[in-house]
Amino acid sequence: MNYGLRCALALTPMLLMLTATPCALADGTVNVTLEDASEGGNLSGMKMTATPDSVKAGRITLHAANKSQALVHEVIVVLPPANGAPLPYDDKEGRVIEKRIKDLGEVSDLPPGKSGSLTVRLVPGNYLLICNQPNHYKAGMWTKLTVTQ
Ligand SMILES: [Cu+2]
Repeated sequence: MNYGLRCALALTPMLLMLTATPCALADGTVNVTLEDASEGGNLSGMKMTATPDSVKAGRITLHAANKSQALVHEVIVVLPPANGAPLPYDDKEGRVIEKRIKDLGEVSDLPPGKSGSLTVRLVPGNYLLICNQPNHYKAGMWTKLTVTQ
């Protein structure tokens, strides 16, 4: 069995997602841009963009850049519920309920103008990147990340 196939087989079960598999299929980089209107901290124009939005499975480094001039943002890598259900959300807090989601890693609380990085090992699947500062997720501050074989 060749190395690549052995790696693919080793990475197949979803449960192995966070284990330290010794073989990386690929080293991918995703640039994540965090933007808002930066006008007195209002919630319009909230946006998260992942470039590229599809990467190969393996070690993936997210470089998050908070372009805002006013607001703290963050990036949380989330494995969405398998049944397609929406992420559990607390309307009063205006946040996704983090202890009830599959949080695979995060670049938390990036001050305006700052950048941060995170490396995660992801198997093929559909992931979400979200900002969970109060009300940001509902304001549209999330994006999809597809991980391919
Ligand atoms: Cu945000």
